[in-house]
Amino acid sequence: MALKLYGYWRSSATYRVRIALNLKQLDYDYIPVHLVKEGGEQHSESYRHLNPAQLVPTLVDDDEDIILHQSMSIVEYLDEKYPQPHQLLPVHPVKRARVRALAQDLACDIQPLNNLRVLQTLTHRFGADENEQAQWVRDWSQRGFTAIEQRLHTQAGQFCFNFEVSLADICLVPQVYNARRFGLDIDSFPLISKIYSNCNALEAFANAKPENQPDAVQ
Ligand SMILES: N[C@@H](CCC(=O)N[C@@H](CS)C(=O)NCC(=O)O)C(=O)O
Repeated sequence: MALKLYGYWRSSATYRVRIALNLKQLDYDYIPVHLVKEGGEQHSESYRHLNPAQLVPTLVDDDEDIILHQSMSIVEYLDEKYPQPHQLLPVHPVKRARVRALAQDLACDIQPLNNLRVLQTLTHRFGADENEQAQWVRDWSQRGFTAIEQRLHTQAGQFCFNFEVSLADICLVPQVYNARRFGLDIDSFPLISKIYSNCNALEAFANAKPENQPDAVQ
């Protein structure tokens, strides 16, 4: 198969790419990289060769003979190469900038703080236990979602931007999934909750859920 996605079921960055691949109705091979087992397969020599940052996802496009990292770049690559059935970034420059900004609120200002290696460092360097790790994730998610909820008041419709699914929704859903996993109650964010449900009602989002992946541990 031309497209190969290296990822992990619970990785929010991999989840973004799965949603985009599904929205674009593209077939791909999914190659699990277990982030925890035996210290994490992302650190193995073979994976480091593909992605020296030792992070998932990595997308390999055999047709083009390319290896891509960074989920946002991967999603934009897919969007430009496969504009159908609909574009994930609007054409209008202002709308495009706004979609990217909201996506970055999630992918740059929330996700990296809550990444596995950060949580592991909290434990190894500062002795944080599991509850303290979870509290950390909830705190940073809460802070980010508070600002996002406020922004959504001016622009949200069925999805983050009116009635078309965009890169912002692709970033929102995995971040909400992750925050809930660590015990954040998202009912206090009514717009985020509504968009989360609306997205998950779509097949492309439902099929991308972590629990529906072949490497999921139930
Ligand atoms: N900005 C990167 C983030 C990638 C990332 O942080 N991946 C996480 C999973 S969501 C990871 O591989 N973590 C492994 C680790 O922390 O060791 C992207 O969007 O692709």
